[in-house]
Order: sequence, then C-alpha cells, then structure tokens
Amino acid sequence: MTTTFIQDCTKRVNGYLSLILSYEEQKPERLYEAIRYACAGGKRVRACLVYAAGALFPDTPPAVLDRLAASAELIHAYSLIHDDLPAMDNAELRRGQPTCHVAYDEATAILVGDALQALAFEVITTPEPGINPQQLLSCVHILAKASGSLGMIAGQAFDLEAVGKKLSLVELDEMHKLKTGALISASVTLGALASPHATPPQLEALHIFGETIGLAFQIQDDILDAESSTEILGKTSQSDQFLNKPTYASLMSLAEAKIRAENLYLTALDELTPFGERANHLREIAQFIIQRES
Ligand code: GRG
Repeated sequence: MTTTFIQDCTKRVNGYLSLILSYEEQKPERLYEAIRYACAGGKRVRACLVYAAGALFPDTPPAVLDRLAASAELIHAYSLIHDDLPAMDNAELRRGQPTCHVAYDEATAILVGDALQALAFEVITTPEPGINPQQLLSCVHILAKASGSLGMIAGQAFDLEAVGKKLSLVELDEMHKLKTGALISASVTLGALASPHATPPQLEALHIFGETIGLAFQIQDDILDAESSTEILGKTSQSDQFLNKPTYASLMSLAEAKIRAENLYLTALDELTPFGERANHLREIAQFIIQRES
C-alpha cells in the first residue's frame, strides 16, 4: 500500500541524493561508482518519516527537509553496507542487487560506508536558509547519537553477541530499539526539528512514536524474513535462521508476532493524537511499515 505521499517523498529524496552524488570528475572513479551503487534503491522509509514529521508544522522549509531526509538515508545506507560485510552478516544480496562488497570488494565497501557516514554530516551541516544554528546543532546531535554507540552501533554489537543465544522478549526489544529503532525515531525527530515551533512535549511524543513504530518495523522485518521470498525481499530470505539469530519469529508464532506489530502500531498512533490531521502522513507511513511486503 504505497501512497502518493510515500511515492512523492521517495522521488524527492532520490532526486536529492542523485544531485549530491553527481560528482563530476571525482577520483578515484571506482569509489564514486561504488558510492552511487550502494545508495540506489530502498524503500526510503526514514526519508519519508522526515518529510512527514516536517508536515506537522506550518512553514517547515522544504530544502531543510531534503537535507535531513538525505542525511538519514545516507547513514542508513552506510549501516546496510557494513551490516552485509563478511565480518558481520556476510550477505550477498541487498535491494535486489549483489551487496557492495560482492559487486566491488571488501575494502571498497568499508570505505563507501565510512564515506557515506561522513557525507551525512556534511550534508546536514551545509548552511541552508530557514534553520537556525541551535536547531541545526540539535539535528546533528540527534543523528550522531542515534547512529553511534548509544544507538545503532550498540544494537549491532548486541546483535552480534546474540548469535546462537535465546533472548527474552525484553532483551530482544532492547536490542532492536537500538539497532533499528534509534535511526527510525531520529528521522521523525529530525523532521520536527526542522521547524522552530516544535515544543519539548511534542518532541517527546514523536520520539516515543518513532521508537514504537521502529520496533513494529523490526517485527515486520522478522516476519518477512521468515515467510517471504528472496525475490520479493531483494535480500536473502530466512537469513536470520541461517545465521542462528534470535528474532521475534523465533520467540513467538508468526500469528503472535503479527498481533504484536499491530498493537505496537496502535500504541504508536496514540502519540499522534494531539497533532490531529497534520499527522496523517505519519499515520500512513506507520501503516505502511506494518503492512509492507519487502
Ligand atoms: C561501523 C562496523 C560498523 C557497523 C555499522 C551495521 C551497523 C553498524 C548497524 C546495523 C544497522 C542495521 C543494518 C539495522 C537493520 C535494520 C533494518 C531492518 C534494515 C532494513 O531496512 P529497510 O527495510 O531497507 O528500510 P531499505 O533497503 O528499504 O532501505
């Protein structure tokens, strides 16, 4: 159920990323080719969340949202490249294509990931009219915290430690709040921070919305990994089972996992009530997250 809003946001961030990555006469050519290769495709959920959160407030500058959306996607792309490396998940397929280290080589994939992480912060800190220095500083802080050892990296470290182990539901939730939820939640907060009107209670509600829908995203990911095909997913299905990783699908039945994703979705929606109709785009992305098929 891809909506017009999601299609528009996807088109917009893809266009913006193409612009950023259209380096001319940059060398080494192979590095830049690999950077463009690794940034292509994807559902662009994090970018959509940035734009949808920006729509909660009047007069949010579109050019600022473009930068924030692109930054979130660049961090996400880097995390996927490194996650796929032989030292991590050793995956061969991503977004329907050979993973970056397979298409190029391992050293290039490491460099591409590193370059994308740095580029995310370059893009976010490039001066843009419509956002004041304090807002910008908050955005950089949020993105750095979510992608570092207090967020995604900690989640990845827990994920690696968990191989072959049986985690409790609480432990699994904690791991995925960091690994997947931190960047998803940060994307929502970034969009709101593009407006000078967002209040601390509103930002808190959006943080909880993001974290909750981030957990639902991961449950849906585990469900799809268990019951969908490599062709539809664009990445190898049943990889969690192969890698002996604890997942929601291994902790409960698929039917129970689906109910839990639905309940988290409903809990997340509660946080949007005070925003009224302005939050409709966030609501449609939340629905997309639990109904998506890839
Ligand atoms: C610095 C060595 C080093 C590692 C980086 C790898 C890593 C830290 C963190 C892992 C983060 C990660 C891969 C989380 C998984 C989240 C997830 C379910 C990703 C899939 O997201 P989608 O479905 O992907 O939004 P698309 O392809 O649609 O963008």
